[in-house]
Amino acid sequence: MKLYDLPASPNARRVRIFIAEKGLEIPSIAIDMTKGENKRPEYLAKNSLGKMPVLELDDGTCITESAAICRYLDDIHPEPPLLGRTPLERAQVEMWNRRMELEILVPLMQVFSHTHEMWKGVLTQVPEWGEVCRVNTLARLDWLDGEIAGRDYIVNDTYTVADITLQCALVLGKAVGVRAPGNLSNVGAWFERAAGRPTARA
Ligand SMILES: N[C@@H](CCC(=O)N[C@@H](CS)C(=O)NCC(=O)O)C(=O)O
Repeated sequence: MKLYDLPASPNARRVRIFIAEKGLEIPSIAIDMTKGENKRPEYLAKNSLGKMPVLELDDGTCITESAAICRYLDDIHPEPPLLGRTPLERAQVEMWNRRMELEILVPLMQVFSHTHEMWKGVLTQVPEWGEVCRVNTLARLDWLDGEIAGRDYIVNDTYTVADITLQCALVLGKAVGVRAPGNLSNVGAWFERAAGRPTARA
């Protein structure tokens, strides 16, 4: 197996942390977007959207989408379980992973792509939309602070892929100037806990 990686990417980081939490070692190849490597025919043959990450299996099959890659790795390496064990836990982890992705990570990616210099001339930026996403993300962090009160991790006090998604979203948040305000003490304590894990810098 090989991972096509983008070191600064929140989605690639989700997979890297997942791999590290599983104790796996999967060789990776960094794709340099600034050189257009992700738009070359050989990369587009692996992911026609030109995005990272991609997990390439030994027979050449390519899996894209970080959530799908994590599911595949969990199926072939079930320990430690990062997607839940029982049907109920698996539903809860999926529910929270989707919430963290759709309500926090995706809006932060929109802030990044619509306001950051790096995307100027690459896509049509609508800075006002980026600002709407910034405000919406802060509202969601306020909501999350109430939801996780009294919990060590997002689902049932057990570290799961939902924590990984939020962790990677908040790292991107820092880079685009969206930080959980100091009064959100539950989110703050949660972040310290997640960031203190040995895999956090994978
Ligand atoms: N839904 C995809 C998103 C992948 C994605 O957007 N990757 C970004 C980096 S975070 C990328 O490769 N962007 C390059 C581009 O759009 O040209 C996933 O979860 O893997």
